[in-house]
Amino acid sequence: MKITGVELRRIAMPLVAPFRTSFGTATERDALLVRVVTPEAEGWGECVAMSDPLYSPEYVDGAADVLRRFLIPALPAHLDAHRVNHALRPFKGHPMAKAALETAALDAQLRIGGQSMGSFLGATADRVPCGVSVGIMNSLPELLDTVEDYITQGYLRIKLKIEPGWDVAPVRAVRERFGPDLLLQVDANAAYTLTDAPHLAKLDDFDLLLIEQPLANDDLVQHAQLAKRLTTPLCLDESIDSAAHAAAAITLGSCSIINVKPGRVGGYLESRRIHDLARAHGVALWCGGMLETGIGRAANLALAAMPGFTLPGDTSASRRYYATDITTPFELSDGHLDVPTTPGIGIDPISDLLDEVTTSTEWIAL
Ligand code: OSB
Ligand code: MG
Repeated sequence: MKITGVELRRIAMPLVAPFRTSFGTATERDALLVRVVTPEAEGWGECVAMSDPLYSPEYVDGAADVLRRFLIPALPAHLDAHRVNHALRPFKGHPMAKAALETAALDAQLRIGGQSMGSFLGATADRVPCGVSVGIMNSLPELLDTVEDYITQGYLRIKLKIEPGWDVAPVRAVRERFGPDLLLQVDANAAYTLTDAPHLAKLDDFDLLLIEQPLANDDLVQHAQLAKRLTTPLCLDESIDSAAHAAAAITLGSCSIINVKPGRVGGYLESRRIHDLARAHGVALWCGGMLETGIGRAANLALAAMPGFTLPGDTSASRRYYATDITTPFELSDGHLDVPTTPGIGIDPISDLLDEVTTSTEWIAL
């Protein structure tokens, strides 16, 4: 099957509430969708790069540029996700751009073959338990109200974003208010250094599931040193950009849990490699999120349904992010989301809704 061409579609989606992390505040999702077109089927991928290079080096304009200039022209003549993965390998970096293109190709391939993404990846669950990521707030009462609302909706695990000045107090407040049974974890997005170890150790009193990415993206050795000084398990997000880095982190003892985001590691094939590696080493996994639309969310649910994903993910319902999504919204039931079962990623954008949020499109013929 030959690829006819690829469409890059930039969209702007307002978030239901501002989302503040240690690296910035988002009020709108500026995202890039990739559509791979073949005579028999088309496939979709969502590029999770954000507007600014604050979470990782990638940003949306840069992703669009590397896609149109290098990645799309390098696509193999024959539609096959493994060949796409191989063809993109010589280009250094840009995992989010690569992941979007590979996923769109994989989606088209699976739709032609009549296989779901879950079946392709080896998913074993038909629904996945969901957590929710709670941004940094202006006050503790505002935080407690927000957490209470999410618990009422059924979320099974709460993740608090933290930064210096917003860490021990919000964790204590949430633990005291909602009790010892609440599954609670925190995410620092690389806001601390190893000299903060004594301060971070204060979080050990609150029975957290994990601390996510306390130190800088490239601090694998420092994370291993920090792990020895805390009883709370360390989880890495930003630091793990490939299966090779996952292997290094496991060997060094930098983490005992990994947040897998397909965009961050270059796609679902690399995510599956990390899954197999982590499972063999007894390292727990969960599926992270990047404020995806229904397109990215659908594929992430298939990943989260693999057997090594043993902790609730940041795979929240569509309405946690968007009043109107570009697909049929994913809805929480008993704290779970259903894994799509139809071929490919198992969902399509609704064209009218997609057109409403589209800010530009570009067609690259092959
Ligand atoms: O660090 O996990 C993160 C959102 C954007 C960038 C980085 C992160 C996040 C989240 C939200 O925590 C995850 C989600 O609900 O999509
Ligand atoms: Mg994170």
